Amino acid sequence: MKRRRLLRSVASAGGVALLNAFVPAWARDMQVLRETPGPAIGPMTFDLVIRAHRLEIAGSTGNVTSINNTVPGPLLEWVEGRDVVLNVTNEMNEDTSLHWHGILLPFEMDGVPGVTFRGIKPGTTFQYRFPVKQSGTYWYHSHSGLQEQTGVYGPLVVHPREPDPVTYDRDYVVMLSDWSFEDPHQVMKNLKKMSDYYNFQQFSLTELYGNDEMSAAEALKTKLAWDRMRMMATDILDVTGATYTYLMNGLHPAGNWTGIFSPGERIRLRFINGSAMSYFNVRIPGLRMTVIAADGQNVHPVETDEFQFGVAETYDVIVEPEGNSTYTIMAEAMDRSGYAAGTLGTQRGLEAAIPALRPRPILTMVDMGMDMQHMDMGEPTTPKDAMATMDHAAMGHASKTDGMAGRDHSAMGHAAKPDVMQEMDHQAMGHGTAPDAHSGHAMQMPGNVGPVVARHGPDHHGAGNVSVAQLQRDRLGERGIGLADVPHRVLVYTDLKRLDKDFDRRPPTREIELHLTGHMERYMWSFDGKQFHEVDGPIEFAYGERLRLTLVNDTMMNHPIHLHGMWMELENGQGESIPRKHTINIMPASRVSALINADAPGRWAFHCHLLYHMDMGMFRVVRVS
Ligand SMILES: [Cu+2]
Repeated sequence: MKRRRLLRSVASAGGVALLNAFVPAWARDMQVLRETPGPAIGPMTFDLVIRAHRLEIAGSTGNVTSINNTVPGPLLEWVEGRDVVLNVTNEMNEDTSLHWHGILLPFEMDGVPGVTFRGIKPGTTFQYRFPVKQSGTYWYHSHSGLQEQTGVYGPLVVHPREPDPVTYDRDYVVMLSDWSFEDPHQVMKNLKKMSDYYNFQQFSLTELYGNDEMSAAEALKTKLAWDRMRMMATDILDVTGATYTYLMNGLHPAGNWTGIFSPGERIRLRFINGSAMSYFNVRIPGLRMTVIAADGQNVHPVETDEFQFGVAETYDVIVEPEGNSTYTIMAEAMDRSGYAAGTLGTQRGLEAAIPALRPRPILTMVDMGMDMQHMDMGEPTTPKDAMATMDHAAMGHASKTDGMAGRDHSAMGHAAKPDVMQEMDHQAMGHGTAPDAHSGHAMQMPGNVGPVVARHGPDHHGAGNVSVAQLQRDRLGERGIGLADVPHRVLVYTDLKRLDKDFDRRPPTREIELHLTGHMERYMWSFDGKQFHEVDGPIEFAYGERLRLTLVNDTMMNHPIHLHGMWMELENGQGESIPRKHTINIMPASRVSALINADAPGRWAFHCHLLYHMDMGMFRVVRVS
C-alpha cells in the first residue's frame, strides 16, 4: 500500500491540523443511522449554533465558521412526514442564515436573507419549523455573503416513510468541499482584478502543436479566437487547487476519511457536492457504482464507473466491494488541479493507491459555441468567410462594449495584419473546399457532441455579456468536460430516469427563456446580461401553472443552476420518467429546458450555485403568486 502523498498546495501540515480540529469523531464516521420506526411524538428538534473562529496553528491562520463547532456541520437526519424544528443561534458579529438545499417548504422557512426572511442577527436565535414532505440526500448551507466558503454547510439525510426501493447494509455520507486559507473576500478581489488569477495553467501554442489531431494553424487560429474572447482554453474553474484544499467529509486526503465495511456488504454512498466553486469527477477504481438517486430523488438504477457533478448536486450510489479489498474514493477537481480522497476498507488505517491526476482538459470550439457550420457542411468557403464566421461568433458584440477596445487591440495585434490572417486561413481552412471537409476540425468536436438545436438571436444582452455562444447544443447526453475520452462508463444526464410514476402530464402553458451571461474579464455574472442589482423585479410564475424554463448558456463555463422551493423536471428525453432536480448543470453553449409546477407560493431564490458567480449577480428572485 502506498502512502498518500500530500497535495502541493498552500495547505501546510499545520493547516491540515487546523481543519482537523473542526472534524469531530462523528464526522470522521459520517455513517447514517438506521431510522427506528416508532410513534412520532412531537417534532424532531435540532439546536444549531454558528460561530466564527480564528485559529493559528503551526504558522497557518484561517477564519473558520462552524456549526456546533464542526466543519462540515452536523449530519442532520430527518424523517419524512414529521415536522422538524431547527433553532439556529448566531454567535457571530455579523448576520447569518441557513438554507435547506433542495427541501420543499413554506418560503418563510427557506433561509435566504432579503428574499424569504431578514436573516439571523448577531446574538439571536431564529426558529425554523416545517413539515418534511420528501426523502433523500440533501444538504444545508449559509446563504449570507460568502460564509459558506468558510465552513457553514453540512449534510442532510431524510429517511423515507415508505420502505426504500434499494436495499443496502451500510450507509455513508460523502460530502465534498473546497477550503481556502485565503479570506473569501480576498479571493473575490483577486478574481475581479484578474479573472484568471488562479489559473496558472496557461494555454500555449506549443502545447497544441504536440497534438497530432490539431495542425499548427488550427492551434493558432483557436488561440487567437480565445484571446479575442478573453477566455482561456484552460478556464475550467475560476478558483483552483492553487488556493483550494479539497475535503472529503471535512478531511484532507492525508486525513483519509474511511468508510468501513465487512466483506460481502452492499454500501450506499451519498455523494454531496458541498463546495463553493468546485466540480468533481468521482470514481472508485476497481468498483462499479450503481447510481440510485440524483438530487435526493430515486432514479432507475444505472451503472457507471465515474460521474462528474456540479456544485450543490447530489448522487447516491450503491457499491459492492469484494472480499477484503481496499478502495480509494477519488474525487478529482474538474480542472485536475487537486483532489479529495478517502478509503473504503475493512478497517481503519488501510489505504489503496491514489490514481494520478489526469491531464487537464482544454475547452473546445463546441464549448465556445463557435459557428463552424458551413465548414461542417463542406460548402464552398473562402478563408475570409471562415474568419468572418469565427469573428462573429467569437467577438459578437464585444467590439461595441465598454472600454475593452485597448485589450482587443493588443489581443489581436498581429491578427490585424491581413497577410498573416490570409496565410493562417489558408493553412487552416484550405481543406474547406475539398470533399473531406470535416476531417480538419474533427478534433474540435470530441466524441458524441450533442446536436445544434438553436442559434443565438440578435439580442446579445448588452455590456454585461461578452462572447455570446452562437450555437446552442443539446449536450445532456454528453460527458462532462474532460471525460469524453476516458476508457470507461461515465454518467450523463440522459441516463437519469425517475423511479416513481408521479409525472404530471399537463403540458406547459408558458415558456420562459433565460440566458446565462457573463463578462469574464470584469468577473460580472448575470442572467440576460443583467446583474441582480440591475433587475427591476422578480421573475413571475403564476401559482398553479406548469411552465417550461429554458436555460441557454451563452458563456464558456459550466453553471450549476439552482431553483429554491420547487423541482425542475429536466427534459432529458425520458418522456414520463424525466428526473426531478434542484440543481441543473448547464454546459457551455448549451440549451436546456425543465418543466416546473409553480405550486409553492412566495418568493424564491434562483441562482448559479458557484458562490462567487451568485455573489457577482447571477441571481434572480422568482415570485409565485
Ligand atoms: Cu455561474
